[in-house]
Amino acid sequence: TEILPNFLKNRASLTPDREAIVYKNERLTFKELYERAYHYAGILTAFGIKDKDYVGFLVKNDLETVLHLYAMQIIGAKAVLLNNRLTVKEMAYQLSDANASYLITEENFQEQAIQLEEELVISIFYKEKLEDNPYIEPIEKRQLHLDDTCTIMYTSGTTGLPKGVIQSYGNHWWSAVGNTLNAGLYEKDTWLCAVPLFHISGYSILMRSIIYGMKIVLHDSFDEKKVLADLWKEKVTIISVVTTMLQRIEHVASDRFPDYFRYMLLGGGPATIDLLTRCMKKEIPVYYSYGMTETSSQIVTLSPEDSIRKIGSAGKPLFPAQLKIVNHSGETLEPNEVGEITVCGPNVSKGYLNKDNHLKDGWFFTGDIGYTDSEGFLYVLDRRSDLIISGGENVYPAEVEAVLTDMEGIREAAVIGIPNNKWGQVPIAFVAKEKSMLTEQQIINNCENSLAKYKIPKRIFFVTEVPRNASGKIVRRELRKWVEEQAD
Ligand code: S0N
Ligand code: AMP
Ligand code: MG
Ligand code: MG
Ligand code: MG
Repeated sequence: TEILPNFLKNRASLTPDREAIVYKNERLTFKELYERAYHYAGILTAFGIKDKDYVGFLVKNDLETVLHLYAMQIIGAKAVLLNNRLTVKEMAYQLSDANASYLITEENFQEQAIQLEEELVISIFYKEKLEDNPYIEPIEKRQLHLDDTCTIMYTSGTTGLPKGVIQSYGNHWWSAVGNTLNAGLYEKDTWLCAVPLFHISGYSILMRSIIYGMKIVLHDSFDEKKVLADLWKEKVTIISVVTTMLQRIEHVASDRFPDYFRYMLLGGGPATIDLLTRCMKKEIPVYYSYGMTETSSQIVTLSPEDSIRKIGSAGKPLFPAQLKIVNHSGETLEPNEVGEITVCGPNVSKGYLNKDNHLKDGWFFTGDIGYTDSEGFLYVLDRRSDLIISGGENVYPAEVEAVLTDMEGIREAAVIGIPNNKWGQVPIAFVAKEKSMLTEQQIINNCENSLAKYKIPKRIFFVTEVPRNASGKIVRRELRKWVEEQAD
């Protein structure tokens, strides 16, 4: 396997005095970033964390989080990033699936951490208590094997059970290289991160920073006004956004963007042509992309220069990646024929934790449906496993259906997404009850222990039975049609 020098250590040696990160009133150079992360690595080593360990992260975006994440790279330990909107039940599943023996968290999540400690064999480390702990010299990973696992991020699928996507150092490396071969790298590039570090949308910015030697402006949460303020104050050139965020930015942006601003990297789900057009009118350059946790961020991207001619398309594969549309038998289709989107490239994850390799001759079958036009531009038509995307967060109908069906008094359930102005889509459910008095509100309340808030159906419609095809699969199409008819 290929070997590269440790990214952060190398970066600190190449450009020690360049600014690496700005968070609120704190600023660190790459040298300071490395030295502090190294210190943290020593404390975490004394705490017991070793390179073979899977370490849960239940944290918000801040400088301390970044330092703890980089400390993992110094030790070579694997970070299991938890979406912090999840319930304790959902987090416990992921931590136990990953066999995580440590959880790095913060006082914001104390309540959840205490419950997780009761349920799992796990040692909890609070970021705030760092300096109360002893230090020993860490065993530094001076070299990175590109096959080694760096991070684990969970996604679900048809079964509704989350799977841990294995992202290697090589995946992150090639993702960063692919981005810059496409969009270029400017000396003054400054990337604003207001997306969560627990998603690849956010974590990939950390990787680009140390690989490119590029400054990051980190925000603790998304606030469109603060984004615009820092755009000017910190001379930001690139911002990663999901549709909901771009919509909110576009809505409040009254001034023309400064000339140094290069682009919005828009990903994580579909965008409407209406939004893309509004951005164009305001001269907000957008790289609209198609990507996923399994591809370690964007893999297909539409450049601003093509955005008028190819509006609605997600673009072309990044230089190191390839794209193929296939039919049910796995045969490659011609342009304009609709089939499953498959991708391949060194940024594509080799598989899921504790699962068999899922690549077929190196190709990842995304489950998404689409086609390419005669020039090779990708159009995404439909999403895998009836995936609902709410504000950039994924809601898998099967996962919500399993929770509903598990409930006392519910015989069967079907979940679909309906359009929503704020979030793009939100989930609603169709429920067939057993002889029971359950009300819509009771069902929604009962979901709160098992499902993150954005996954809880906004409405429950009672039906006598759920439409199914001959093989017993839920026909969600029929339900969607019913909803559309109601709206007319
Ligand atoms: C959209 C965000 C920012 C909304 O969060 P906000 O406004 O901060 O809300 P809160 O104050 O926390 O909560 C207020 C109420 O809103 C509810 N809520 C929050 N989020 C959602 C949601 N998504 N859906 C539904 N409801 C939501 C709260 O529950 C609360 O409710 P009440 O008041 O009732 O208690 C936030 O959701 C956000 O950050 N979303 C983005 C997440 C993200 O980054 N997703 C991308 C995942 N995909 C990938 O990473 C792969 C693609 C990729 O790599 C990429 C993606 C984007 C850009 C670049 C790339 C790349 O290729 O590099
Ligand atoms: P995640 O791994 O959470 O980022 O989810 C990735 C999924 O989001 C993909 O498999 C697609 O279903 C969907 N997705 C990402 N980008 C786009 C896009 N440009 N258009 C439509 N769906 C998208
Ligand atoms: Mg908020
Ligand atoms: Mg998503
Ligand atoms: Mg039941």
